[in-house]
Amino acid sequence: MLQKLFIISNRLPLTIEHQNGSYECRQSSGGLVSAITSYLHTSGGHDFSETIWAGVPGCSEKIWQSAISSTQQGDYTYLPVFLQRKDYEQYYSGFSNSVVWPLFHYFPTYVDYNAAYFDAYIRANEHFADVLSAQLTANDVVWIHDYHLLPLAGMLRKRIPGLTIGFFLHIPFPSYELFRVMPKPWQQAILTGMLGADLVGFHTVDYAAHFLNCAERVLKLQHDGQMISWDNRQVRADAFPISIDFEQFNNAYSEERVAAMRDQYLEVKGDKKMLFSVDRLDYTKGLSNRLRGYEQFLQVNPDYIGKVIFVLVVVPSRDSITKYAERKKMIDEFIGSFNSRMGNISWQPVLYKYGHLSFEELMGLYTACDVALITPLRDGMNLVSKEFVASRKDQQGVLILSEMAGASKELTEALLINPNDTNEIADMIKMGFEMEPKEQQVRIAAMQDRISTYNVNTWAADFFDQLYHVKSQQLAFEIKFLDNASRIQLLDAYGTSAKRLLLLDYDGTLTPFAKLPSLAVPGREVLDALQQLCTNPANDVYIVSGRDANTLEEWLGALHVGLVAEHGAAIKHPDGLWEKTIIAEHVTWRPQIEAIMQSYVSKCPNSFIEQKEHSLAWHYRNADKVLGSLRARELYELLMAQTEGLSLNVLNGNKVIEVRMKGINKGMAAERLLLHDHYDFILSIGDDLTDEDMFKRLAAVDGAYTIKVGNEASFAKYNLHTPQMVLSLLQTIGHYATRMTGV
Ligand code: GDG
Repeated sequence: MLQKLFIISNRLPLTIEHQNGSYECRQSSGGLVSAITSYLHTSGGHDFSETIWAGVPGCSEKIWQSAISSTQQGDYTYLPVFLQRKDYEQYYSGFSNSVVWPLFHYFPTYVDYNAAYFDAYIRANEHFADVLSAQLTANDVVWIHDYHLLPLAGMLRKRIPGLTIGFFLHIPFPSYELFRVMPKPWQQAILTGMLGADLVGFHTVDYAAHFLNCAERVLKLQHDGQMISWDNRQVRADAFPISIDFEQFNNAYSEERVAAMRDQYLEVKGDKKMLFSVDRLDYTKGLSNRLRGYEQFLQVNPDYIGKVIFVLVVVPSRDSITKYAERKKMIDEFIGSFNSRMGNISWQPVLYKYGHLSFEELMGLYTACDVALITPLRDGMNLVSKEFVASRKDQQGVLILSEMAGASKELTEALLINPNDTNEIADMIKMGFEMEPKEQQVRIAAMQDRISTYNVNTWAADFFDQLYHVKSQQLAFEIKFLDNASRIQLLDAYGTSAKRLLLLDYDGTLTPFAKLPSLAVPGREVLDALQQLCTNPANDVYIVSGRDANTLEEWLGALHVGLVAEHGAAIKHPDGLWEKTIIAEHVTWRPQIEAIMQSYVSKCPNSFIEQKEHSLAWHYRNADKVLGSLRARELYELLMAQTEGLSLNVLNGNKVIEVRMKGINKGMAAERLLLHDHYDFILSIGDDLTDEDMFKRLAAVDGAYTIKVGNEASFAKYNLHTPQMVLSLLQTIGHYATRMTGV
């Protein structure tokens, strides 16, 4: 079946211009366009029958009709999404740029909490979803871009559940403490919207971690570091640091027009040192801090007065938004006063341009300057820094970069600064001007190596690879609830079988979890259901638990059931005695592991250690949710490292971390029990990660029914939501057998 690719961004990558009485349309260049185009020309990209780019065209429907002769141009078919002017204003300048942008860049006081903005934002995204779903089929692949379209994936998922959807955020994702300042319905709409995607991409692992943490806190979801279970799907959040077309910038160095521009700037520069910066006019870019750092540099190093110029280019952006217009005024005034204060008749410390540069001008400045000074207060990635590095074919020049830019995680050979530290900026400017050519070369070469390896093509290909991988994982782990049809099938198989094996986990499966393990005593209904099943001679019923033998004996010993204690360390058949399945083990490991666990009991209030004959378990069910998960991750890593090379297993269970001898698990226990008789019906139910061993072992057994309790993906064939539903199934089976077969 033909598969189409849909790229969705707020604006279409087209510029429509009025020229000589008619409208002309040309494709805009930019990082995203070159990434997608280059991907389409690789083997993976070839597979699409068509690539459709959807977005707002930036003109009226009427102008669109006259400017566009065909929506198919080059590699793309353009799908315009028209929004009413007022809606667009409130969606774009309003919610996107006066709520999400400032908040996600850690400027909470700039946020305009206007409910009408949020409503328009949702309406605009719904409109995108309507326009798109008229064209989409479940087989298609969708890649949504950026903060204007945070809820869109969820909206598309509702309309077409089977879609493959990727989402990429180009700006930072803030920490929970910032995110939570928004009204709750906004938080929920954003998170559930993003979780509509199969893969959610960010520039850095920190942003991905913030997103997962917010989903955990706001939506009460659990994640395992990268995967999160939502709406019966596994969603992955991961880092894909966007990059640039390295070759384009590197090769441009030698282009004639670029060289001519460079010569022109070098002439202006003369024997002075040159600082350069370029960014959109935006309060996140740290322009004032940069100028203050420069001023400090001149004050502390008066020898440089008259011997340095700072070419500062500011590109107009979002000037209809008050905060941006105010900023423009402030920067103009600041530079005016700066030049008059610090400069003199023959020298201006700042050469300021407010406007757009051609590619050749940009390249000319990148390659003529001594130091590029890039000081954002927050920046998702910052491509300017990567472009500067790539453009220096001469491997000269120094990059000063804010550690608040995503790019600082990769460009570690830059002189990294805190943009709020004026002294540090001043010191680094001096260090940059005085750096030996050899050191400049070593630093630039190392950064070039990294950018050329993970370039914009690799970025897109990496994203698509992950997206397909997640999708195939989802299919493999698809959660299948035991619906009526499967239930009837299971009952039929049960009814027509001669000898049956039932393997039932205890905690979280037959009974809900209690605050303390000792309180999870089986209720009357559970005991009755088990009694009914185990008195049937065709049934061998085993309780397969992580609990110790004494507890199982005390609670269930009166029934004619088999008991498997401590994940299989000891087994008792219905008419038999307890048998140990392993020879007396070394116990030398216990004190050391217990001491480690004890230190985590101190670090995590309300967690505790359970002593079992063959294992030690640290429980954190009653601890603070966030602290408990954090400590559990730490403890797990620590125990894994401590037990390396020993015959011990570390199990990451349901709110419990357990250490026990290797070779004991529920899968092995199931294997032993299967040998006990010839079974033509097997039912295994469990809720925990430790039950997965049992499910995996039974996956290969014909006619085995495996059921995971809970909503998470599993190796089991089916899922049931709660222990209550398990009980109801067991009761039905018991009655069904009695009714149908009399046994
Ligand atoms: C957002 C995120 C993230 C700028 N002025 C001129 C010009 N530019 C080009 C640069 C660069 C791009 O614009 C700016 O990209 P940045 O990454 O630096 O910043 P944002 O515009 O804020 O981009 C950012 C990015 O998305 C990608 O995910 O890195 O963090 O905020 O390519 O070269 N180009 C020309 N003349 C100019 O005057 N020719």
